[in-house]
Amino acid sequence: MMKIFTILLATLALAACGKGSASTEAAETPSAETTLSAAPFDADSAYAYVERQVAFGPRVPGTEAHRRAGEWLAAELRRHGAEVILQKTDLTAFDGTRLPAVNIFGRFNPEASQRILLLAHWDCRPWADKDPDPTRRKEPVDGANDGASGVGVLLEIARQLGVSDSGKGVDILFVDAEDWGTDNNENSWALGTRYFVENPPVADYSPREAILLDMVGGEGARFCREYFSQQTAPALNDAIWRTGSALGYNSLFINRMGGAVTDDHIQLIEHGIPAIDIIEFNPDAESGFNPRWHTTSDNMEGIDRATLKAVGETVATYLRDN
Ligand code: AHN
Ligand code: ZN
Repeated sequence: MMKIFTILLATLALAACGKGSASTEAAETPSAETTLSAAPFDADSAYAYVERQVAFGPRVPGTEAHRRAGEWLAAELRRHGAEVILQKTDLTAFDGTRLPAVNIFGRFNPEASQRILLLAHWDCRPWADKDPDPTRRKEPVDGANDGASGVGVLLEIARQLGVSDSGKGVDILFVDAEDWGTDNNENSWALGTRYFVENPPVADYSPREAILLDMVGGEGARFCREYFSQQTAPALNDAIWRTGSALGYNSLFINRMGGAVTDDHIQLIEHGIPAIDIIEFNPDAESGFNPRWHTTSDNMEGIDRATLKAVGETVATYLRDN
């Protein structure tokens, strides 16, 4: 399986969306028309959840900020009514560093047999290796967008589940050690999710589907369909992009193919869980990712409530209706 991905990645990683690349046939709707009422989602609350995480300092595995933030995340999930399982383990990074990792698994209605898994990574990259200033490339990143945004949206969804429980089986997973990776080694990323699927904390864990949120708070963010998501869970991708559009967010949920991204969802897909990645991908940008990505400016200044709201409402509404 990994071989196939390697080959596909080599051919597709740079076949970014937009100009000249293969795109879905669906036309973009020209106007932002709302044809669906959104499930409750408070963007100010999601923003505050991003802010709270960043205030701990960079959540790099092995640091005090990481340890304290992890405890707080678990406590928040519990406060909103989830049954929380902490999966603690030492992982080994590509460079041999021992990473004390914690996957934080919050379960709503754990007795429900049909389940949906929502996940985001909560760790921060230890080095801002894409910083424009070469002297700052060994500093850790704040991870306001890369890490905290996905977690912030999911904490707000958890809060809403606590306010009004639908009885559905929903699992919220904050995975660790996603971002201690290196270019040219796709196995160096997503170590926490790899550990989770290889050591499931509950017996026979097989959610119907999974939605990964990664970099969902950037100002001016655009979301294109990610390649592996579309290959393995096209109906889920359809439903999310349709929901986003029906809520009036068709200028963010662009109905085109984006890039092929090495991310936490690949680990789920390889273990038979249909999974999609909602990840910023700007068809008009050089790398596709946000310009603050893996730089020291991935801080609160790059976070826009409007982006958190579009993604949060879309996922919350999908959850309500499915
Ligand atoms: C790579 O850089 C190969 N994939 C992006 C995965 C990632 C890093 N998501 C957030 N940070
Ligand atoms: Zn990253």
